[in-house]
Amino acid sequence: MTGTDNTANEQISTQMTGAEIVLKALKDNGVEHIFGYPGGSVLPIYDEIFQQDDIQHILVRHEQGAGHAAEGYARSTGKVGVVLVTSGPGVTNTITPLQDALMDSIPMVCLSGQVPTTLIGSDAFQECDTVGITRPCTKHNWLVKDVNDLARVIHEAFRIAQTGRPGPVVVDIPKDVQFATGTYTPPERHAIQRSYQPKLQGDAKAIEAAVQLMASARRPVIYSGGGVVNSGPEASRLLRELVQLTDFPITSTLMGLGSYPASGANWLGMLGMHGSYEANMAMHDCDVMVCIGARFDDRITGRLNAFSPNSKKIHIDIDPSSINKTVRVDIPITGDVGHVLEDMVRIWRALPKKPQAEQTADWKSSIAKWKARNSFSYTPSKDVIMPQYAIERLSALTLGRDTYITTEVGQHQMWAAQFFGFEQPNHWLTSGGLGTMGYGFPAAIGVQIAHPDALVIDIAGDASIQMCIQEMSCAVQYNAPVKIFILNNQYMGMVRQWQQLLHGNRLSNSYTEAMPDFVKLAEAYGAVGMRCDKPDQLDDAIMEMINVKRPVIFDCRVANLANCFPMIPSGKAHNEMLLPDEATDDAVATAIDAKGRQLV
Ligand SMILES: Cc1cc2nc3c(=O)[nH]c(=O)nc-3n(C[C@H](O)[C@H](O)[C@H](O)COP(=O)(O)OP(=O)(O)OC[C@H]3O[C@@H](n4cnc5c(N)ncnc54)[C@H](O)[C@@H]3O)c2cc1C
Ligand SMILES: Cc1ncc(C[n+]2csc(CCOP(=O)(O)OP(=O)(O)O)c2C)c(N)n1
Repeated sequence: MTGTDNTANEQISTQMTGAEIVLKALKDNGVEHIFGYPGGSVLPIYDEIFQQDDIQHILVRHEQGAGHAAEGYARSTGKVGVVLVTSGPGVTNTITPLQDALMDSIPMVCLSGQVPTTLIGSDAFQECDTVGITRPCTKHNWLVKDVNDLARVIHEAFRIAQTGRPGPVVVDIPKDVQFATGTYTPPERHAIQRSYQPKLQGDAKAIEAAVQLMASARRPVIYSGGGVVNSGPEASRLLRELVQLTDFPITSTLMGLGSYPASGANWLGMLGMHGSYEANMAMHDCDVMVCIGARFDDRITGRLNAFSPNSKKIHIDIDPSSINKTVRVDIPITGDVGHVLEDMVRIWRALPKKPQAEQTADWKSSIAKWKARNSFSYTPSKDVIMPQYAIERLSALTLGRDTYITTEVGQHQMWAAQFFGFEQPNHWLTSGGLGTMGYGFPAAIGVQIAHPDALVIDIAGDASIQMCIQEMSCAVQYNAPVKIFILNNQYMGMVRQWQQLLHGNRLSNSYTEAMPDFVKLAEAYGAVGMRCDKPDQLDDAIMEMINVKRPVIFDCRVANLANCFPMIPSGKAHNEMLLPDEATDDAVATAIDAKGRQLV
């Protein structure tokens, strides 16, 4: 910095290079960690990072890892995740996490280096049209051509990333702007843009009408989602209060798990394609549906024209464009979940005549019957570890600890959602919207950096984990004792399941040949490798993994051909779901690969 903190020198002290402005703006926005990877066009910023101690830079091994680590950091803290990458390939490697964050409403600021302004458009070395490429996968993006705009843009970037529906933003900074000298202004000096004012408070009349409708319901259900987690811990508290007051049954999407506790009396389990029978039947047959911070994703609705045909629908969402997007609702409420729930709880408490228990008695007995189907059941085995059993044991043995679970994508992800049982928000992190294999491990590193004393476990598949395994080097460097718990079935299990059930059991390219030895792989990185394939040895092995204070890869060998049920095949309705006891395993016996080999 060219000046000091001396107020008499304020004018001088606000003159800085672009690179200094970046660091100062990050500090003033409360940033403590950034995830990044250097390169030519960001070296001035890296030089500033070298000369300060307030912000810790975490060096990943691939820019995709930086993005997912920032997502994990953000989701587990409620803060903005920050990424720093170089131009060209540095930027293109972040596209997957940017789109992932956009779809899952994760606040992220990505700073990228760009070639000098004089070279933009000349096919310069490592040039790419960052603003053009990232426009569809960000909430907003900027190319900063004047150093005097830099502070304002970075402050705006933080505000836009974390307000309204959270999401990723990109600030592209040419190298000459990083070297140039300009004026720094702190965040509070910047007027809030009038064109961007997310609405937090819901419309009072609509909330009143919603409560009246809820009070008249005979078959109510609450369908909650990721928006409750986005809104913050107070929203989860209010959700629990609303459930307690109304005694309504509640389900949640994959993204909302933990906002209502899995041990709660009114919990129906997750809904949707791999959701519980009782949750999906309740959604199908309800007369009043209260959608709280969820977006009627196609994995939830199944066939749209058969979705919950006889219900009146209330939808609370901060993003007006989410409302009436796929499903028309009767009472739309644009606002923040926390604010709207506060009003709802107050109005419900003040109802002159509360509904009597008899009003919903028949509904409760229908739900009890659906629950009795035990739709997550599986056949236990003494000889082979069933994947569902492995998750149940992991859950039981981590109970009472401050545990964060991330996942990759596939069957293991769904079994984790079905069997782990989440009690708190922000402790379950998964790639829902984009379904990104490779998300879970770097996300877990991001979580561990934010919560050094927590137990952080990435529940992984043997295929997914190979997508970002290079980040083991990062975990080892920063002593992040993340545990990778691989449900190793030697298949891309979810792909195999679809091929088996929907493509005539032709297992095209879903068998993972030439699998690495995961124990040796861990050791090669300087981490700990473990393996278990016996159900009666699993508990001891899991405890050993938990107690190791270093990164671990746990190769848990599970039944190769287990399938994940229930399942609503795509294009089917909620009440057409496939249950475990109805699914045929005949196809398994004849599983063959493309070369005609019998697979087991
Ligand atoms: C292999 C696989 C299988 C899957 N199967 C299932 C399944 O069986 N069941 C399932 O549920 N999902 C499943 N998913 C996930 C699914 O694809 C979607 O990601 C998920 O259903 C979306 O969750 P959501 O509706 O809660 O929305 P999110 O994507 O979490 O969106 C949150 C919504 O809340 C709003 N919002 C954000 N902040 C606030 C706030 N402060 N106040 C108010 N509103 C806010 C947003 O505008 C948005 O509309 C699966 C994914 C994969 C990869
Ligand atoms: C980057 C990416 N590529 C492809 C897919 C499609 N896909 C979804 S699940 C899956 C298989 C995952 O296999 P594995 O990680 O072994 O998990 P399992 O289903 O066996 O638990 C694939 C290929 C994806 N989701 N993400």
